[in-house]
Amino acid sequence: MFGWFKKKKKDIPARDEEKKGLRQRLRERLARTRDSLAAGLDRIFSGGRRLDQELLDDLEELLITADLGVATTAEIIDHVDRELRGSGEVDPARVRAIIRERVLTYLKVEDRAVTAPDNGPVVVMVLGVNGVGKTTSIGKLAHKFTAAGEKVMLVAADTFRAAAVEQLKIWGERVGCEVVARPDGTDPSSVVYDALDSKAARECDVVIVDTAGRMHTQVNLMEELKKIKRVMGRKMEGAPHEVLMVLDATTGQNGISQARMFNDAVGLTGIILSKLDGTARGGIAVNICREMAIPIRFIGVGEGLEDLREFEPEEFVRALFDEGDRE
Ligand SMILES: Nc1nc2c(ncn2[C@@H]2O[C@H](COP(=O)(O)OP(=O)(O)OP(=O)(O)O)[C@@H](O)[C@H]2O)c(=O)[nH]1
Ligand SMILES: [Mg+2]
Repeated sequence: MFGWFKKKKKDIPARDEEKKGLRQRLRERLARTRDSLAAGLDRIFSGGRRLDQELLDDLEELLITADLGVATTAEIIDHVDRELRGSGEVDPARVRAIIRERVLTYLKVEDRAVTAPDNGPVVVMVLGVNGVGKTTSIGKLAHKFTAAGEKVMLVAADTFRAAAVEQLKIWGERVGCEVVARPDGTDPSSVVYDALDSKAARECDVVIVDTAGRMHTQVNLMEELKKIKRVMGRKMEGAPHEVLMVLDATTGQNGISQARMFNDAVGLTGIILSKLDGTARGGIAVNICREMAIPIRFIGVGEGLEDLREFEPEEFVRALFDEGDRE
């Protein structure tokens, strides 16, 4: 989880049973991507193979299909080729291990140091294009924090889409935290200003700000986000402490250009990769880490309150490549 959050909380070690259950659930939720990757490898090697161009092409196609992206795939294939050169019949377990190891290296992006303020809340700004799962992820995130005993406030700075405010309020009720909202059409920065100005905000541990995914034009959206960010900084020193972009795992490679756009405009500290449960193309996680060097902080694996997981590269790779009952 967030470094600042970890530092504050005493670690409550999950029981082994519990951990096993969570791991199993992650495996189930990532089943489609695992099928595409690990089972795909099994299919390729079902008849025994030698290292030749045809084999490399098959592997390339497999990785592209899982959405690892052209450049990342090329690098991995190159690596496989170099490692296996000179060997006769190829050992599938070896290929799997090489790919797995490369993927893990890419996923381990250096964390961006985010320091919590000495007093006052940690301010988290959440953004992303429309429909990617911002509001849902915020609800789940709020649940995670409140369950750990943190006091959370949600701020509805999406005043553009009708019903957006209502949706956030419903999450607030489910989770049991305050939601600051103004009528539709209010300037989002003024909602944020008022929220951060309040005594209630200063008494919170975490303030999470929901933003709009759609504006009249994309340029407007970026300008609005920049403005919200400026206002936060003026109101509270160092805010926003976290800028998290939500990326829909089913969007494919277009997600990379979204991440670039938002990163250029406001600077991202992390990514929430949503909807991994519904896709065979979870390889986007690998490509986004390699291309952007921005850490994935959380993954969304369903629509329920508990369906937001901290992203842990080792666990993710294990869920994608390993047999179920191992370790
Ligand atoms: N299966 C699945 N569905 C998800 C996940 N995260 C969000 N969703 C669904 O995606 C849809 C859109 O989610 P929202 O949270 O409203 O997305 P948003 O980015 O806030 O949308 P706008 O405010 O319109 O820009 C909803 O139906 C969510 O239930 C996930 O991890 N898995
Ligand atoms: Mg929303």
